[in-house]
Amino acid sequence: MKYNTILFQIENNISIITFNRPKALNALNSELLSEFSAALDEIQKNQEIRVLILTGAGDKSFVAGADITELACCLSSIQARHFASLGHLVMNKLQELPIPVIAAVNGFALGGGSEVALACDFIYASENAKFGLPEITLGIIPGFGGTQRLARQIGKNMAKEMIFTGKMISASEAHQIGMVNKILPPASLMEEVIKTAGMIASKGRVSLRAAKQAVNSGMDVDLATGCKLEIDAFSICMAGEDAREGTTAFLEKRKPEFKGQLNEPISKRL
Ligand code: DAK
Repeated sequence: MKYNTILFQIENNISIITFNRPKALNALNSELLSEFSAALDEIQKNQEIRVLILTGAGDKSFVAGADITELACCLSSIQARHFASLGHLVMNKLQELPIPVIAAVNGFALGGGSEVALACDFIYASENAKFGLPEITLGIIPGFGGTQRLARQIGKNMAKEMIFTGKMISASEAHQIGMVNKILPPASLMEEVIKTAGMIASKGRVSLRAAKQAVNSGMDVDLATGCKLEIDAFSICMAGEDAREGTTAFLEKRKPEFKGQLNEPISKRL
């Protein structure tokens, strides 16, 4: 499929989606959200893709939030509901994608931009990155899950301070509060993200999917229930070919060659 507002590449089992509206600092308009949603559907169906990386075009911005020109001019309450529903649908699709997703935040990640990054599995940021949920300064609140995911990620009180003040924080502050895993010079951000993505892509597809599902689902339940989810996920892994290959390869002192075959009836339980 051809896209206008994103770049969509696949190389060595790694897909890179680049938000590509640099003149508007890659702000999320309806077209971009729809195209992003369609690209996630393509990825979901493509068994060759093991890891997804998200980044922004240019050297200034990851995503500077929802497109304020659309918010300011044209949204009735019904359209706002549609826009918010589309946003939530896309963020949930992203969070539940059965492969790991890394946000390579290369500049401003504001409002919807921070919300996209928070729906990824983890974030690497360039030294010039800035995070924030400035919606309050526009008289609205975060609309793509920010109030929920930020509080879960950095804690309720830190999240409230960011949301109530709308202030931006630097990459190093975001690192200190656990929003960002690693900070890198701008020139080496993508190289490092691709290196980590490559390491992940060499692992078994089934076990990656099970691990992601166990961590994500476990965050929303009590520890005992979470441990039961882990038992389920573990048993599904053990029933797959990759577990046999991984353990046999260790005993035979060779590198495993994971096929990542998903046994459909079993994979539906993940
Ligand atoms: N939308 C549209 N255009 C944007 C934009 C945005 N979010 N951010 C920047 N731009 C445009 C600017 O208007 C400017 O366009 P021209 O004037 O050149 O035509 C161009 O990008 C370059 O920006 P600046 O000239 O402002 O660049 P600076 O370096 O001076 O400043 C900045 C960079 C990122 C600090 C500044 O542009 C800025 O403050 N941008 C707005 C950031 C922001 O407030 N983002 C949050 C948006 S609110 C909802 C669902 C979700 C949401 C809301 C509701 N439902 C419930 C319906 C989410 C809301 C948000 O994300």
